[in-house]
Amino acid sequence: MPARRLTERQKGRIGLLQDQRRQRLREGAEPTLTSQDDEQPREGRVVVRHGAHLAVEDTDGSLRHCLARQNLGEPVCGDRVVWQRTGPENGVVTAILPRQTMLSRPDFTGRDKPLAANITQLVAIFAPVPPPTGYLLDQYLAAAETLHVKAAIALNKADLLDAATHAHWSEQFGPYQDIGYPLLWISARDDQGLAPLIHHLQGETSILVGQSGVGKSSLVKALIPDQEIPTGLLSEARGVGRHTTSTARCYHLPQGGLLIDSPGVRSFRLGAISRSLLEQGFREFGGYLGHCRFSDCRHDQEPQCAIKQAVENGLIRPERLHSFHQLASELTR
Ligand SMILES: Nc1nc2c(ncn2[C@@H]2O[C@H](COP(=O)(O)OP(=O)(O)OP(=O)(O)O)[C@@H](O)[C@H]2O)c(=O)[nH]1
Ligand SMILES: [Mg+2]
Ligand SMILES: [Zn+2]
Repeated sequence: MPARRLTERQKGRIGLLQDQRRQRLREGAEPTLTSQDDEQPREGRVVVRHGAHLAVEDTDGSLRHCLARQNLGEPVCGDRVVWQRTGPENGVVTAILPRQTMLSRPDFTGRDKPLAANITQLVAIFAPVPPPTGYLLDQYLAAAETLHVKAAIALNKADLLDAATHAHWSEQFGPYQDIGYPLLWISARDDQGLAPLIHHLQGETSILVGQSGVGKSSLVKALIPDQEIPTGLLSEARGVGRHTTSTARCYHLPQGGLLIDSPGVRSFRLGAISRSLLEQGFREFGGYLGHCRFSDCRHDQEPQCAIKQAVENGLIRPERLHSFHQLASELTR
């Protein structure tokens, strides 16, 4: 769909219209409980989206095929929305309810594209195959920190780990546990191997993120065995012999909580964030920020840099400062 440019006035008018619809939902909330009028505006949650087509979950758990009204903005998986019936199984989404959080990632043109709304936790998945690349983990953690959501690291396919890789990974990922990120050794192939993950997913709205092929969808299948996908609208794009996920999709966990499967990435790039926001994305820098001699210190060649001092004192790992410099050099603004 070609993006339409809207003038500020048009945007204002659309915002006002959506406000009115949200207001009507609030006012209409009581009558809907007693009346059978199916055309009343109702609240729902976007489970999956393909272009303008949305699968919306009603409050009773049933799924509807909805179209999004034009100029609504971009409803995504996890969004709470106002919708109305237009047929026995169809509806139209008329407003997006305010979001608690929005995880985005830049598309190939560099523009931020929303990926999932209202998450409370990001779970970064890694596996021995395909092996981890570059600064992916630090980018995911920085994204979680700047969104103020929890983050956990899950090392999947533990069944494939040989002793040497195990030792190498303990060294590589262990220090993240020291700065407060849960580190979970798991396997989608082994029921016992999922216990630590189940524990951390309870009561959260979590998104599984990571490279293509690390096992995100396999984990979803193992965690939620009974997951019928009821309508043709939800069909996934399938490569030859591969079931690569093409769009984010939301599931209910039997233990309580929501789980969002997301399409794999080759590399995740942080969107348009500022340098000072990136600094806050490295949680162990926290106590030292603002203590450098220069207020605009880049923690590089400057004298009396509190961050570099902390690295020298063994309080911040040099790898993380290196990663910070790398990501800072890639910032778009
Ligand atoms: N040995 C082993 N193989 C696994 C495990 N989890 C997933 N796999 C295999 O890894 C391959 C990729 O799994 P997917 O679940 O499709 O990976 P994905 O992360 O969803 O990939 P995208 O949708 O492309 O992002 C499949 O062949 C799985 O059977 C595991 O714990 N152990
Ligand atoms: Mg997948
Ligand atoms: Zn500094």
